[in-house]
Amino acid sequence: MRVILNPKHDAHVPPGEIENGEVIPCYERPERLTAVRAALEAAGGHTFEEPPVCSEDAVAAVHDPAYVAYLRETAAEIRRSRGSTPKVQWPTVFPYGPSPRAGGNRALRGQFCFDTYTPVLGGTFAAALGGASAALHAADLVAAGAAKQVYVLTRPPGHHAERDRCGGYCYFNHAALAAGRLAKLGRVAVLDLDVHHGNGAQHIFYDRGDVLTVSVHGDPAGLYPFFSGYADETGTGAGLGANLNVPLPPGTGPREYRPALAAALDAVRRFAPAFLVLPFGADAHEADPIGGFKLPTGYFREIGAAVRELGLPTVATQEGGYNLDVLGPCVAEALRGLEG
Ligand code: SP5
Ligand code: ZN
Repeated sequence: MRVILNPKHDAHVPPGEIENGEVIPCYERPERLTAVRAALEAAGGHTFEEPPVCSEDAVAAVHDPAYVAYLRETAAEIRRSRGSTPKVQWPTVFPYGPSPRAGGNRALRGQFCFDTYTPVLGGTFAAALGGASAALHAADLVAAGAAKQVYVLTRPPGHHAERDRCGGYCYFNHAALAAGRLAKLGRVAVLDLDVHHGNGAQHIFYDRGDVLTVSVHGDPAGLYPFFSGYADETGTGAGLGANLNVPLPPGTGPREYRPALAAALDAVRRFAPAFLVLPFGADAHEADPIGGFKLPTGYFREIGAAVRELGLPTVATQEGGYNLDVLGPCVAEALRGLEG
C-alpha cells in the first residue's frame, strides 16, 4: 500500500484528558503513529512518503476560514509566550442555547471547539496542517489514477472535526478534505468504520447529495460523541437520504458487526460512487481501552476484504485506536484485506 505520512504529527502532544473527574494521560499520543508504522514495516509491502505542505485555502474547502485562523493564531501566540503561561488553550465553556455568542476571548470560551478532548498547543496547527496535507495529497494521487488505494497515516485524527469546531482529539477532518477534493471529479462515498460516530463528515456534507456519508459505530446513547450518530439522522435538502448511521450496541463482535457492515456496503453500492473515502479506526478492537466493541485482530482483514469488494478507488484515513499493542497489527490486517 502507498502510505502518506504526516511528518509533523509529533508537534502536537496533548497534555491530558478528563476521565471520571480526573486528568489522565491523553489516549491520543505520538506513539500511536510510530506503532502503526513499525507494524506496517514489519508486515512488508508498504511504501512511505511525505506530502507537499498544502495551503490554508485548501483546508478552507471544508473548514471555516475563521476556525482555521483561530488554530493558526492560537498556536502562534502560545509559541511566542516562550514557556510563560499558558502553554495550552484549553476551553472550558462552550456555546449553548439557540443563538451562541461569545464575547471577549472566543477561543478560551470554546467558540471553535465542542468538548474538552481537544486543547490547542504551540504545535497543534503545524501538526493539523501536516495531516490535511497528507489527506489532500492522497486524494490527488487517487484522482490522478496514480494509485488505486492510498492510506493516510496521521494523527491527531480527524473524523470528529466539523466545519468550524474541533473535538474528539480532531482538528482538521482528513476524510472530509479528501472527499471534498474527489467530489470535484465524481460522486464520493465516505464509509466511517471508527468505533465512534463520524460526526464531522456528516456535519460537513449533511446537505449535499453528491457525497454519501455512512458510519458504523457504537450506539451514541452510551458512547462518545453522544449527541449524534442516531439512525434517524438521514440528511437534509439535497442531502436527504445521503447520510446513513448504523449504531451498534456495546459488546458488538463479528457476529453483530458483519450484517451491519454488509448493510453499509450495500448503501455505498446503491449510491454508485466514483470514489471511496474510508475513515478507519482500530478502536473497535476487543482490547481497545475506550471503544467497548469485541472485534479480534484477525477480523480487521475481513473488514478490509469486504471493502475491497466495492472495487472503488479508495483513500483510507487513520482515525482512532488506542491500545498501542494491537493498533499496528489491526491496521496491517485491514490493509492486507483491502489490497487482496
Ligand atoms: C478519533 C477518536 O477515536 N476520538 C475519540 C474521542 C473519544 N473521547 C472520549 C474518551 C473517553 C474515555 N473515557 C472512557 C472510559 C472507559 N473506560
Ligand atoms: Zn474513535
